Amino acid sequence: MSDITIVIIGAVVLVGGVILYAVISTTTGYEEDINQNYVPDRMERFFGKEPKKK
Ligand SMILES: [Ca+2]
Repeated sequence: MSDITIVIIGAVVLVGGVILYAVISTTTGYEEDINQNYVPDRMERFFGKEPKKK
């Protein structure tokens, strides 16, 4: 396998893992998700988006 393939697979696994963690942690109630968009509110605040309750 070439180096670029390993880098691409690594990036996909990393992004997939973050999405998987976001959905699982919010559906199980492990992470706070007041606006119910399956993105942990902690993560939304990190990216500068203040989660608001509907
Ligand atoms: Ca949220």
